[in-house]
Amino acid sequence: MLPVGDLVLLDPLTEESLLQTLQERFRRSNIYTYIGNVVISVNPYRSLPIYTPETVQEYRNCNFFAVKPHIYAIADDAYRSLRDRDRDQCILITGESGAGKTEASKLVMSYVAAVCSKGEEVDKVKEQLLQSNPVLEAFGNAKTIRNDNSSRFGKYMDVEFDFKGEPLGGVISNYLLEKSRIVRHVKGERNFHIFYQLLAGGSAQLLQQLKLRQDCRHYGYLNRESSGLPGMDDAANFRAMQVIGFSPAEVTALLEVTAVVLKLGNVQLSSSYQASGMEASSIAEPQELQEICELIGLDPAVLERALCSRTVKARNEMVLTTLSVPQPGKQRKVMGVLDIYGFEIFQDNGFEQFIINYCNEKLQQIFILMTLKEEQEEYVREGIQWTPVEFFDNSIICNLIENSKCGILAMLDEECLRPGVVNEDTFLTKLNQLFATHKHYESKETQNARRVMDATLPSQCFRIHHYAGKVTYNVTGFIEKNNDLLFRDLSQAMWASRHELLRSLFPEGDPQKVSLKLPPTAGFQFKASVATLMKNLYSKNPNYIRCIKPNETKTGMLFTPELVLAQIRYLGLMENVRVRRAGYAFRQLYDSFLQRYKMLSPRTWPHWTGSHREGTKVLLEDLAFPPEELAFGHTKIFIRSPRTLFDLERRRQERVAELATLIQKTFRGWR
Ligand code: AOV
Ligand code: MG
Repeated sequence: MLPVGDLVLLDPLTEESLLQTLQERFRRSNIYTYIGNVVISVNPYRSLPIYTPETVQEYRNCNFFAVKPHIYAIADDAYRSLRDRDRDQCILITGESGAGKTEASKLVMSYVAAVCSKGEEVDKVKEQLLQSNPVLEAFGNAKTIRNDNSSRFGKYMDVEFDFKGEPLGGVISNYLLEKSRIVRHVKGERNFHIFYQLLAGGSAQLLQQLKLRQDCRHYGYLNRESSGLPGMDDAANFRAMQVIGFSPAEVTALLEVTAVVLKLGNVQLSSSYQASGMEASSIAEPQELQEICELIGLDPAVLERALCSRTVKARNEMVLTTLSVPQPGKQRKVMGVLDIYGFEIFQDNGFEQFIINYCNEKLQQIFILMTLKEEQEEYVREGIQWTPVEFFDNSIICNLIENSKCGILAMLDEECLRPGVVNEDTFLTKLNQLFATHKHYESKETQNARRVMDATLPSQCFRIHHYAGKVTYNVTGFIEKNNDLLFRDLSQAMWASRHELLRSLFPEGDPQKVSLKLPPTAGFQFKASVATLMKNLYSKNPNYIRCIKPNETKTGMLFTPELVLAQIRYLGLMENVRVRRAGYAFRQLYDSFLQRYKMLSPRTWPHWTGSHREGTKVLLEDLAFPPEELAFGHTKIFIRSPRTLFDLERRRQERVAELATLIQKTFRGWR
């Protein structure tokens, strides 16, 4: 017999039985499993024949509980709630790096595109929504040790629908791209896909126009890793990429800037000592510099001066970019899909991992808040008997990072804004003092004080006990990356070029617009945009996809129990099941419930004149469900198991068919 598809039905419920169920289902290629309406997805690392147009049809308008667990079922449920019940939806996809979040987000999008209606205008919108992915991935994804196609930015896409459920357009927000990858990445990883794609897939004519050589090894930014990746055809990906909504001239401009970035990596500065004893820099690759300047229409002397000297400091960073403007329209409904970078632990973790893991911590918090807390609070609100379930609340960790007075980010900002020489040592010392006794903070110094020593924790590091594991962060580079300063000479040089796109990227280079105000730091902006995102998500009806990575080697159909168990623990799946079991799988407001099922009892059909609550009671009495299956709240009816609900739905369908026949007969009688 196939192990249960909904872990709520698991008996007995233990960590082992939960793990075994996932493993056994995985072995049979059933990678999806529910906990109520939460979908757990275990990455198969192999293409499965479960995403065909036939499968889409199978899940269209399906009864959530009547078909095999599938990501399409949750997509369908969310889409229908949006269209028929008028509730904005969001789909939150979580899981560690390589667990399958981006793939899941694409499956959701393609499902929604497949089931909403057709038409010339609508098809154009759909096309654009789907086509934006390859472009965003080319510029924002890269191979890491954990994932060959790792998202190095967070993405939140709001898709807007009209009252009929037809897509009107979308807004994509991007969160903090890991820019430092351009100049540095560890061995075994790659730079962003676009560089390799451009060199491998660009025609000889295009490369010549961009003044590029085809050989990756020629470029300092690319030569750490041979360009080829198994299972990824850079050349084909480049040719297949259709840059939507841009004119050919704009595409050319974009590729010119891409080429310039690549070529800048080859511009070496060589230093020499002048007679005055001062150190001076000059360009060691005049040819490369010359070509860059030809591409962007700039006097090489200007660029050389900007690269070799510095005068004023300035900061600039766009955290949130809107790629397309939403179409205004009445009665818009929104479905948001969130796909961020997953929790990461590397050998060396820096500012980027700190930001990425903070973002994951916030998502975990929203999951806890919305599923566990909300669930419990609803019972209390509805006056239903409830035994509290213990769960780990990670707000203590979120607070450690984001508290606006004394969180790690605030301390970092303080260091960044301090005049004079600042360095990471003073930053770390401050953290050590502030968090000397914090349960989730550790460093060499606090270890000394607590008399626990761990040889793996070097002195320039601090360690955070995240919900998903302990991560040791090296503070080197924190200040520079948080400041994210760009020397004004450089932005002014870029602004002086005759390349329109490039100029638009450096508006602060306009000498007319010199501002003395320091722009906010990268960390501050990230925190602010995450807070906005959280608020946005709270206002919507959440749907969860929780992705699990089954092995460390990206191997097809390999399931490493210890690894999965760790994820079961930190994702809080046991608590999730317990809450669901202690509670009720389904709930609905009395009026909508009665409206839907009143034809099932002669006492409520066709009209019920009493209160909705009374009507629901009478109706369910007549249907003779076991009393422990039901609970009557103040405003809602609660149904314990999915089976009861399924039974109810089946009876309704039969009755609807009966009534339809009856009506037909009556009409015939009239004629
Ligand atoms: P991620 O988004 O969660 O990691 P991806 O969605 O990029 O992870 O998945 C990693 C790889 O796993 C993909 O490139 C596929 O090869 C494979 N994979 C994932 N889901 C499926 C599926 N449903 N069927 C078949 N193969 C799959 V990161 O972006 O690193 O956090 O920052
Ligand atoms: Mg991803």
